[in-house]
Amino acid sequence: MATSQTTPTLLQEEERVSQEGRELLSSLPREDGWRYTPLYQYQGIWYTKIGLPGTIACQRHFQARDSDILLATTPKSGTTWLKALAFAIVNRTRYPYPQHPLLTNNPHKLVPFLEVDLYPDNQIHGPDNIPSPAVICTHIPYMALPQSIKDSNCKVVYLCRNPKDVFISLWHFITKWTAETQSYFSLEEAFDLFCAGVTPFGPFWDHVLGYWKASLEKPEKVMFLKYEDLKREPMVQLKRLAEFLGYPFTSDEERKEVIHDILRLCSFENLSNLEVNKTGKFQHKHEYLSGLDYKLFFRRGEVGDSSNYLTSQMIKRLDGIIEEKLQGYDLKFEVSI
Ligand code: PAP
Repeated sequence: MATSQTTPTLLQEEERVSQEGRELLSSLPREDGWRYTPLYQYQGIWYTKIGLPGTIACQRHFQARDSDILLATTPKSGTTWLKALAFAIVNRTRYPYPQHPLLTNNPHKLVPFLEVDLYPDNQIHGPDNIPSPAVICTHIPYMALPQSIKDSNCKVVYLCRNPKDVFISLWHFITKWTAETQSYFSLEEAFDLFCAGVTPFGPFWDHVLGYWKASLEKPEKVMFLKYEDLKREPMVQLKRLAEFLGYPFTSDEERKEVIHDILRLCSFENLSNLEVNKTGKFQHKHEYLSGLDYKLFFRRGEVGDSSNYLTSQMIKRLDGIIEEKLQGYDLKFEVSI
């Protein structure tokens, strides 16, 4: 895989990567095509520049507690939505609705990322300071999760989304984010990277399969959800999620339409129209994330939008790759576009 010839501004930023981390990064295969960060291939996974040191620090230091809840996704699979839903479920008796934190905070502020938010200065600042139960999120593939997560009784919820919509969502996100600082990023160039498996925390199919297999082996620990199912039958899936997390809805709550209220609160329409999500920005210790507009996490929020962008050849190519990679596994992306 060719690396890009230019060294874009974002890639020049000094980040909080330790000496050890820098040495490791410089020894790994590198791909600059995604513009916003170089990707580094480590143990078969393509990591972002801060994602790899963060993952290694988590693997060394993170101690999961049985009460922790870990949300896992590959980027652009509905992370923001899942964060909002899980936060709303577990905290539903804590806040009266008019003062609900989701009305004034982006979900990323309320549910931190394990590998980038709980990892300042090469040290883990665990979830101890997050009110219990700690809801945290990760893009780390299952095989690379800290052992304490696998050994503890903490719950893991994986949300996956069909790869064509993931790809289009990712491409839009990165082109908007890097529009002012980077060279033009064509759809075709991004598509080649995606099809080669070179995506943040990818290859996509390995990410999905890792959690899929874990959910079959340990269904009481790992729940596998699909974005498309959440869209199609949100009530059913939200009830499943609440039960899995150990926070089932009571019949009194069902009567009072609490499920409906949570779905409405976390809906694309509601979240994307909140002032905080229209004008707010990430404040982050990592320079390249700081200043990122929250609105970039809300684009269309639909199933099948990729059909508006991909040619029939592209669809055939990606469908073929996914079919081959998932062969032998009872896992399908039912979206037909
Ligand atoms: P991340 O993994 O980088 O945190 P993530 O939240 O997974 O990003 O990706 C954003 C996608 O989720 C966007 O999809 P799109 O580009 O196809 O539109 C965004 O619109 C969608 N999204 C965000 N919030 C919601 C929501 N409440 N309901 C449904 N989809 C949503």
